Amino acid sequence: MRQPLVAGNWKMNGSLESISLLLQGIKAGMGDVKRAAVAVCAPAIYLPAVQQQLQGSGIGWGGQDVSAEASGAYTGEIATSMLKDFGCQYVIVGHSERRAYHGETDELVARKYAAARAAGLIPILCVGETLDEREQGVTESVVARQLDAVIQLEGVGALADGVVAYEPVWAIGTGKTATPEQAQEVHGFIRQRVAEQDATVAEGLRILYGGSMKPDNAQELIAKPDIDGGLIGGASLNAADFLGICTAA
Ligand code: 3PY
Repeated sequence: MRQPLVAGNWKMNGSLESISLLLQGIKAGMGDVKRAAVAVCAPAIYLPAVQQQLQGSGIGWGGQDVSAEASGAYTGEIATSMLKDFGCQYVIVGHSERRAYHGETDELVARKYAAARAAGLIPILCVGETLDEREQGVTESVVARQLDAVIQLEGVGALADGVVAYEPVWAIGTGKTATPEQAQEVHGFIRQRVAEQDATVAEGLRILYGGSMKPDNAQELIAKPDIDGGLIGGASLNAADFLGICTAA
């Protein structure tokens, strides 16, 4: 039985004051969350504040990106060891915004996944197709290519230490959500593709849905057999909405 995970992706939002209020609100409502593991992925500069407020709360935290390199002359980058220094358990790699705005390739994302894993972080690998790709009917080949980059670098066993998030790009920040059936179709495809190489890894792999997940659609999405939680954008910035999803999971 896979424990659902609900992870907030705050993106580049918040202030010291607003995240403090947000975390107070989330902590206050955690008693109602019966099943899901809960985490927030914060802007790197706020991780010390997040650590201070979440330590011992049962809520995990993590970064939104990380360097594939261990250290050195990489101005502006953050290493896996630095995330570990601030108690992170998770890190998102390959979010579509990083792929689109920062030119991250499948190969680079796979190296980031490997670096996170080597450091003992749980990488949350984002995969998903654009609207154009969906309309061309190449959703599965795009998602397979993104997934295979990780498998080719380290073998399918690498997925035993991570989480996959299926985030259709056309559903990110647009208010459009994949229907539960559309999402399940791709989640099922991902699990099947992994199962072709290792049935045990596939069975244990948590596959989150991301893309405008909200309290009113979370239950229906998470009820699908291959949807194991969510990576939550906008709704993770509001304690009541985020908790609504966590309790639905
Ligand atoms: C969204 O839901 O908008 C996301 O991008 C979550 O990562």
